[in-house]
Amino acid sequence: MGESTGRDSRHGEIDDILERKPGTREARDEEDRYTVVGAASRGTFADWLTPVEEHFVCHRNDIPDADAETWRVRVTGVDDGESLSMEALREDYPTVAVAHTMECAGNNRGQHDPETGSVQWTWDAVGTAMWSGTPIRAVLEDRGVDVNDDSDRWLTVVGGDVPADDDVYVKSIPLSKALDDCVLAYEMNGKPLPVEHGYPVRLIVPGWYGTNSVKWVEELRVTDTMVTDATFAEEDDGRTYTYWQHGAYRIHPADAEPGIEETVPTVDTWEQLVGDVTHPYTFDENVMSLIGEPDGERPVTPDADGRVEIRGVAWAGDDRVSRVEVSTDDGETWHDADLYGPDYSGAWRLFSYAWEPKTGFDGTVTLLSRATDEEGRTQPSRIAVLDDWAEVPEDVYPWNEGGYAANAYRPNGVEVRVTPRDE
Ligand SMILES: Nc1nc2c(c(=O)[nH]1)N[C@H]1C(S)=C(S)[C@@H](COP(=O)(O)O)O[C@H]1N2
Ligand SMILES: [Mo]
Repeated sequence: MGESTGRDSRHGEIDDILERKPGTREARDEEDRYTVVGAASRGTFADWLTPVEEHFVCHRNDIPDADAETWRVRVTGVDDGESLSMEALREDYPTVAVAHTMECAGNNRGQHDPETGSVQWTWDAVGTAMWSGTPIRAVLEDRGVDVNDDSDRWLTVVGGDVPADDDVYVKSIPLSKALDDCVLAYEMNGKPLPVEHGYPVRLIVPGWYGTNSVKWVEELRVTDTMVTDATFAEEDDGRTYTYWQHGAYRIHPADAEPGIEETVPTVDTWEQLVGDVTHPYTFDENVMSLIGEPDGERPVTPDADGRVEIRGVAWAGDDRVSRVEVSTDDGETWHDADLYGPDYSGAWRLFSYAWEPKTGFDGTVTLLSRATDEEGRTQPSRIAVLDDWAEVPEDVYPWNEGGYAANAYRPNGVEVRVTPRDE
């Protein structure tokens, strides 16, 4: 682990990242606590693969001063064995690539009214990359874990970033998910993993909110429950290990204090929200879509056939997207878009719709997109403060204190100026 030098080094970090990633821009962090950069433009959402240079970055602590030569990943809670060097991870196990749409659980937070604290993301904290590395399954099988284990155990993963306070970055995911498709990634889009994305090795949890994909992984621990105070009691180092799992990244109304749970009945975030989980955890991503083109930055003119192609991306965590609709009249009428391009579970799909503005139309319109997942759940239209969470009304996303997991479509509309063709 490296030295924690606090806020100044964080701003230095942000400047470095912005220089290396020309396709990103700094995001506004109310409390000045995070290192955050977002996608610079909507154009990111017109293509399937997000270049490393455009992929957002988000973390709370300083990047550790890591060296792949000496980095070790401990595997605990299973058969004893040596910690893994990067060389062992690369050479002794299979290598796989997974597609993952990384979305910060705080994406769209800036759309909450009243404003919540923390990073005021608009739609900019999401991107899709190919991540290659070692399947968790191969490592755990090697350590004697029954890979067909269908018990309710968990994998608790420890980040090696230096806490700015006492809270070590630790996240728990169900062992079943870890064995199914999670990887310890050391490459992003075929390139060595950049430091800000977790060099030398990070967890990738396909289709789940970014918070679960722990960067700079130091330890994998097989546990009977999600991390609790007891899990790391033997460390006795004055640090706490439960904040990032249970204190942050929970969906709840103002002033609620979510407690430490050992497990949840479902890891589907939306199911928790409309079911009887009091303070849902942000695990798999809610259904979402974004238009990438037109991007609203410049006027559009219909082509020779009188058409304007509308393109974007839609995702639904580890569920499938079943439908995307586009409206060119501010939600009065909706048209089915075509889904096309790469189709991986855990990553977004591209969509397109050929819009024909009225001949000679000269004016401004708002373009909207809304997606539906395979469970028939459609994005709500807006975020609202609810008096009673017992019944989350249809078409409304509940305002929540942390501003998490919002997926309303109206705030993401694109205003586009249309100018007629010169005939
Ligand atoms: N160790 C560690 N891992 C972390 C974080 C962190 O603060 N520390 N931030 C998480 C959050 S909130 C997000 S959204 C993703 C972002 O991954 P990226 O920066 O590669 O896009 O990393 C996650 N992994
Ligand atoms: Mo995040």
